[in-house]
Amino acid sequence: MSPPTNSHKRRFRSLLESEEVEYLMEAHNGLSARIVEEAGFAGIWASGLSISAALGVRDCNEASWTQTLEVVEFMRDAAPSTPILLDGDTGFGNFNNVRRLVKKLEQRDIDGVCLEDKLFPKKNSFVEGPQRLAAPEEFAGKIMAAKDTQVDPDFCVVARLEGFIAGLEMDEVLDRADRYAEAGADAILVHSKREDPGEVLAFAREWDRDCPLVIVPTTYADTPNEVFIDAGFSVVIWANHLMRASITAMQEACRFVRESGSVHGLLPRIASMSEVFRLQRAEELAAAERRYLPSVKPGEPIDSRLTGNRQSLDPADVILPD
Ligand code: SPV
Ligand code: MG
Repeated sequence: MSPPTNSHKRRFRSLLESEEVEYLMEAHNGLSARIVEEAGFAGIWASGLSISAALGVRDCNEASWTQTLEVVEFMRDAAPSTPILLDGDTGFGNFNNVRRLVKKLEQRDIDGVCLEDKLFPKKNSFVEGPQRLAAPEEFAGKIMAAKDTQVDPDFCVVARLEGFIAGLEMDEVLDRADRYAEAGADAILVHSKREDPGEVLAFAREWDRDCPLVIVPTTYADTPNEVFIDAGFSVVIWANHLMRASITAMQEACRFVRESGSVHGLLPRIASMSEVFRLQRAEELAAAERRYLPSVKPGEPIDSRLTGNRQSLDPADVILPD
């Protein structure tokens, strides 16, 4: 067996540093991570908002850092070839919590972490109310601590500016970015809640350091990609769109079944059971069972297989309505 490679780490660094714009798609659990990998995106954004929403909680550190780690561990296993950047919020505490976070992320083969210059517990950037920023020197210390902790040189630390979100002027935001780049950030994420890209474009014009820029066009999602390409951004993050797609799909399915009283008409509009099994790699387990459980023979009828201590079925044996 060939040794495991973690070429996704190298790839993540090169996509940050490349001249081309690259796109990361959000995922929030193992299933969505696998779907993003199959779709062929350059990388996965493990979104704090989407992971929180999928867990049924708010995006203000209601999910603990270890609960978040557990989710990204499932994501890594489900998408073994794709770079994953974790939205690490504020680092879940001070520089020391950041050090431990980086250590645990590297142990889980995650490719990078994005840290934002707010105070713990943070609030999502788009919710109403004041946003509390960290002192820039304190946040620069967190970036330095993350960089000093990482073992793999390709692990990336992205420093996220929340200055525009909190209402700072351009010169203050630029000053913060400068300090974070100086502290060793591999990239700067400049965030904005405006409905046009004016703020991030103005920032990109002013930014003269050789440190790549990342953006999250959620509120200005209608901007054509060419605008981002021309402005020289390195990475564009589609931060929450699969989570939102799944909400709509689940609400529509519930409404349909409640109103019609049956699942009949729904079946053509939802994934088949065989698609669920395919995404779970059921065939890999069936092959492993044939190899490791000597009593299981290819083509063995399903009934005899159900009588033993076996708990799984070869999906090829299961006849399901699509
Ligand atoms: C997230 O996806 O959790 C983000 C991006 O941090 S945003 O919600 O736009 O702040
Ligand atoms: Mg977030």
